[in-house]
Amino acid sequence: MENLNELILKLHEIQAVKFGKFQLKSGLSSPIYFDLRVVVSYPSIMNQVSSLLYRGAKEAEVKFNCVCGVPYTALPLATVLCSTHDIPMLIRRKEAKDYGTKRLVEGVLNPGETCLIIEDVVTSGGSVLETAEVLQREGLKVTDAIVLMDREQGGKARLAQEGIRLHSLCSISNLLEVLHKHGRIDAEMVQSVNTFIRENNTFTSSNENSAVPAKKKCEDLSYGARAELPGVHPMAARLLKLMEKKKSNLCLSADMTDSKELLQVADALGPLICVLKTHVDILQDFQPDLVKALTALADKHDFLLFEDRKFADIGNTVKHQYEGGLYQISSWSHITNAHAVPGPGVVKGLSEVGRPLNRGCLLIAQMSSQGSLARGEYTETVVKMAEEHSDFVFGFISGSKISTKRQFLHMTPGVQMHSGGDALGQQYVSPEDVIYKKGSDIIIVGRGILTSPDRVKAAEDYKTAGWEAYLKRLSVL
Ligand code: 5BU
Repeated sequence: MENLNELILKLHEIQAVKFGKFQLKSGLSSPIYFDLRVVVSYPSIMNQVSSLLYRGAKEAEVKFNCVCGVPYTALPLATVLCSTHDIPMLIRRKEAKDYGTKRLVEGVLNPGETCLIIEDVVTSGGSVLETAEVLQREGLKVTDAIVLMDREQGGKARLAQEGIRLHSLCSISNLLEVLHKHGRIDAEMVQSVNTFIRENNTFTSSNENSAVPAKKKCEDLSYGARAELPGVHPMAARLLKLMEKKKSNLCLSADMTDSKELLQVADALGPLICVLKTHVDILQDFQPDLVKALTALADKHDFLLFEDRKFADIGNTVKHQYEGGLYQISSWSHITNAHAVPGPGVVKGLSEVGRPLNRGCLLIAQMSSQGSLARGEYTETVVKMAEEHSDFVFGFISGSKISTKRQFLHMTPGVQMHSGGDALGQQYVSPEDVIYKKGSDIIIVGRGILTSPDRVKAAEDYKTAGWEAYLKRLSVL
């Protein structure tokens, strides 16, 4: 692309790409830095980037109905592109505040349509994925993204894993070649950047092995086969085996406030589920005897108990909260979960209590609620924390598969047959999307079943939908 070389030189002139020593958000020191925000001050460059992005999408034969720029840098680029080529645009809001009251996407949303995502620079692919998830929640399809600069640090592979093709106008290698040829940087700098890029592949760091092609990475195994993998946590193995045996990847979120009703539901729906999730602190009549009865039902129907306690304090405090108090959670709940916000101490504290009892823990890597702050880099850090504590942590609460380590389990809340939400920010995705499209392992369903006039029938429907999505996933991979 002839204009591209010209553009690269201009980007260097306006310092949209700089060389030196730069401290990145991650703490790493990088020899190259992109700041494409400055482009807004150079209208001709902005027009040029936008027209190259449009041309790139056309040459790649991408089919799309509308365009959304990843906020903020790509937003003006998308605006120019859409305005020039008469394409409807969507704006994704990024403000953390007001998430509860404001729409996350502005513009006319037509579910079923395909939206092309535009981005300025891709490193891990995290920002593109975040935008894709928001659009997908609104019912749009996201099949392709186009980016001005691919830093070649794993973003393409990460996005491919989520079913999104990444097209780029320019790679780091292109850029270095052009700048070197025109005497803007010396050979030593080219080498230093190349080494940095090679050694900092984001996809390798949180995944199994970047030498394996993306298709192979996605290769799936049955729940039963995963139970036999080396290094699998005993709780994960137990759960995977019982899922296979009961043909169920359904976790019932038994959010009842009355103990008797909780036990009735556990008994009636027990044969259909793999896990019963509780919030024992919402019971108005909790008595220690309740957990004995629940344990007996878990044994009778072969399901695991999961107290959704969401521990989130320093190690010493969570240790007491897990072991003691009124609920003595560690004494009966096979599984519990924790936020990673306090840092690894929360896992260490829980682990001191839970490991001797052979319990397992899930880390909350993403939440189903609108405006959740658990996303992007935070989620990636949670994956690393889980990997570092895999003797106690055996998986995640997340919206999708976020680790390719098949020993880890992914459980997803916010599931109902139809998308939508509640008045307090809960957002729903279908069992098919969660298991088949998003690659998660277990659907967590509460009100989708509990508010139904026939809870058994509703649970059967969710069980079937979840299992069929799993079989479909296995058969196509
Ligand atoms: P629902 O009735 O299916 O909306 O219930 C969902 C349950 O999952 C409820 O117990 C929540 O506390 C729980 N949950 C969730 O909805 N979203 C999350 O991100 C996490 C837990 Br973590």
